[in-house]
Amino acid sequence: MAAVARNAPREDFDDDSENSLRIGEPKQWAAGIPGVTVSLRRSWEQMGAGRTVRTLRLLNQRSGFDCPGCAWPEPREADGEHRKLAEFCENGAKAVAEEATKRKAGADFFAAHSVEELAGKSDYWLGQQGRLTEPMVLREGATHYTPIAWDEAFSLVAGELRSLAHPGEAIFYTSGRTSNEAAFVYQLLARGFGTNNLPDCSNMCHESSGAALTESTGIGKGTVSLADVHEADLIVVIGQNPGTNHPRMLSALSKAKDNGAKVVAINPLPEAGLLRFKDPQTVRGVLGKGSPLADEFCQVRLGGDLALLQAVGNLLVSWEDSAPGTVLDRDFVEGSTDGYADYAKQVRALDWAEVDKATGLAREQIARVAGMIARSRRTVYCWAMGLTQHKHAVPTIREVANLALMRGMIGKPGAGLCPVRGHSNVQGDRTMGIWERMPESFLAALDAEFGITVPREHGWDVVEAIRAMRDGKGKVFFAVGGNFASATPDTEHTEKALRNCSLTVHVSTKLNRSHVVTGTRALILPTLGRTERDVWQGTERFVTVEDSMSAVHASHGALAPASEQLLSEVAILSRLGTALFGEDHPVPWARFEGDYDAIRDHIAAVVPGCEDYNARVREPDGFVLPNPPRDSREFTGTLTGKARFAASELEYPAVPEGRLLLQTMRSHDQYNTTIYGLSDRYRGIEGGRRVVLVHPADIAELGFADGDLVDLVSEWGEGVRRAPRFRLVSYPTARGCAAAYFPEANALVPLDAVADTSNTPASKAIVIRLEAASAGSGSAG
Ligand SMILES: Nc1nc2c(c(=O)[nH]1)N[C@H]1C(S)=C(S)[C@@H](COP(=O)(O)OP(=O)(O)OC[C@H]3O[C@@H](n4cnc5c(=O)[nH]c(N)nc54)[C@H](O)[C@@H]3O)O[C@H]1N2
Ligand SMILES: Nc1nc2c(c(=O)[nH]1)N[C@H]1C(S)=C(S)[C@@H](COP(=O)(O)OP(=O)(O)OC[C@H]3O[C@@H](n4cnc5c(=O)[nH]c(N)nc54)[C@H](O)[C@@H]3O)O[C@H]1N2
Ligand SMILES: [Mo]
Repeated sequence: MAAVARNAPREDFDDDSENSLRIGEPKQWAAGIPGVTVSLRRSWEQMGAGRTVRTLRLLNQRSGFDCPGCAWPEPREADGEHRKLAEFCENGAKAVAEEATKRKAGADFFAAHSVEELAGKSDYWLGQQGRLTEPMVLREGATHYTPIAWDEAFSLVAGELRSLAHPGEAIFYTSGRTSNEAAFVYQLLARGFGTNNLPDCSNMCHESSGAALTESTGIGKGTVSLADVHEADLIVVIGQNPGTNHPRMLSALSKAKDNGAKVVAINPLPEAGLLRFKDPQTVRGVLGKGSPLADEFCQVRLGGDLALLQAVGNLLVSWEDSAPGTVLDRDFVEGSTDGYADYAKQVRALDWAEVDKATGLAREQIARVAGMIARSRRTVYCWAMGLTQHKHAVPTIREVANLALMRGMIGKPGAGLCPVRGHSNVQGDRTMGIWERMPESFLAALDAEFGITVPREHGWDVVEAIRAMRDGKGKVFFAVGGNFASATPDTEHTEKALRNCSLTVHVSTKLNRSHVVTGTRALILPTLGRTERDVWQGTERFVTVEDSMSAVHASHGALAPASEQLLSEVAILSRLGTALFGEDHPVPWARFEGDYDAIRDHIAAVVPGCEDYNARVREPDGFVLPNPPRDSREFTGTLTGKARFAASELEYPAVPEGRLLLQTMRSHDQYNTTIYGLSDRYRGIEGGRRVVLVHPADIAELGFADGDLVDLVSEWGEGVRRAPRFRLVSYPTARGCAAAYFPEANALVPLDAVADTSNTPASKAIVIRLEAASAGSGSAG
């Protein structure tokens, strides 16, 4: 049966985007002048001239705030690197404009629009209404949100939590924008209350990287610094679109290229940012043709990376077998690793016919890439969602580690593993304990520091939390940031699950769909953003964050807050803690609101590597967390104390005849579920988002034509899931593959289609068929 999401935002297919869509040629290069003008125009529209200048001047500077965009690191003086006057990119500027906007959604707005009406709007529309300015409540049976005093809001949440039969019926979600201080207090609140139910956006993001790297190297993080990227002689970029999602990384790639590095890009799409780069900060970049980036572009099929990496491994092993000592870093492999023999045996037996099918690549190209890896003296491997969101994501990432281990590319300058993180503080949140399965050592340290006993039973991750709410086991859903309803898979099922709750609470900066898909009662608690001044009794405070390369540093908000009623995330959690646990609790909840240094002292006592935290985050560049593989080639965190090769079966997605494999990805004009606008400039798609990109030969084979309106029908197990009315766009993607935007296509991702081990939704490998759009298919609801 067709399962059109009952409450799918009508806006998504009733707006005029079907008529306003304009399709042009995909671009061959990224950034440069259009990037700068777009960012300034958006900032101007949202903030006006004065605020724009003030804001962008402080972005990513030592005295300013950390960009709320991506987690790409800023240059560090300690590494001999200097920050440019404008250390931001087009999309960072858009992220700031989105937060620093002068538009407001206050009590009047909520009086004018019922929740039912708002549930018919798209995330784009909701986000454009502006900043949330005061706490709002949706009471049982009410049609509209109405204002509520902060104190009443806290007692409402505390009362509801206390009425649960078991603390494990509460779910505490986090998105990766939360500061370290807020994250630490938040996990303490959840665990103090009695649950490890701390799902976070990382469950949908780099969980697979964490799981794979913990097994391979003993630490679930990358092993490179920005300087390593600059010094590498070979950079392999797999399943990542840096031109859009980490634009400042293009400067690093370009710098490495100036130093003579080669770049290999592995991607089903010829992303503009991988092909050429025009650096807006140099004259050549603004006026010239820019620099070519990828020396080798491997247009792999979706999910074909494991096969490709095993094929490279097969060649490296066979070259080593025929001329021992020429490929393998023998000292490293023998001294610091185990499992090579099993791995080598596995890849020697590789079935090349399967590699052909899985990758769609020419064997000569695979051999060229293997040759580059065999000759490189300093290789950095970067990857993002193109690897993590597959059923076999964890073994795929372990294959990346295998290649690095063979050549000894960990723990030396210019080399290493670089999972490029998403949210600006997603890595910091994890370090602070936002995880449903923190290790015993961390939990024991919490007990010792606060004189409490936190639970040991693992909590729910995102997918488990959705199942629990669906089954009536999860009853209170509390979120610090994020947009759970739109970011998670299987929109229809997830929304039903949220509606099953007795209470849903969102600590947010801006309105989104999760605020209007509610439990019996709901609260919106508006908070300060990263850009805003956080003042307590006349004194400005700062918070701290950790970037993708484990550098921890301060972030000082600079702008006047959107409303006087906003509280910082820490203040909200501190007051909720007091309401929930009372004044006599061993944890000094009330103190946290006014004293971030006190929180940082607790962090220093509990979190490994954070000793002397208060002093070190006050250094101009902060400090870098210890990372044994990177710092000293030690792998103490693995089962054997050595880095571990993994021997994995060859796996790739099975796609039946007449079907396509769909990936869900970001446009150039969105931040996850926050849609800035309708321009996917580099891919040549303007004015709409309901498009599906398919190879022209596949379009013809399936009996359609470019421009046709189709329904996307996902096939999984018994049922089907349908996303109606997408415009077919003929696009040079790999054969058999399709691409559509997240979150519009999330309705197609089955809740049970997840990565083995990491449980990350397999959002890049959905088997779909195309059906001519049925006339009525747009009028769901
Ligand atoms: N402006 C902006 N910046 C962002 C974000 C944003 O939405 N907007 N989001 C942030 C977040 S949370 C994250 S996690 C990152 C995401 O950064 P990315 O991972 O770059 O984001 P996606 O758009 O999901 O793009 C995935 C890329 O992988 C490719 N790909 C998909 N499947 C495969 C595959 O099977 N194999 C290979 N080799 N490639 C594949 C796609 O073609 C695409 O180029 O960006 C962060 N930065
Ligand atoms: N199909 C598909 N699904 C995906 C993905 C995909 O590639 N394909 N990617 C996945 C990935 S990588 C990720 S990380 C998740 C993202 O999942 P989430 O992190 O849940 O989603 P976001 O869209 O980043 O959340 C945006 C909301 O955060 C709030 N917000 C913004 N700034 C702040 C702040 O400073 N404080 C607070 N409290 N709130 C703030 C605003 O209200 C905004 O509406 O989505 C995942 N979902
Ligand atoms: Mo992410």
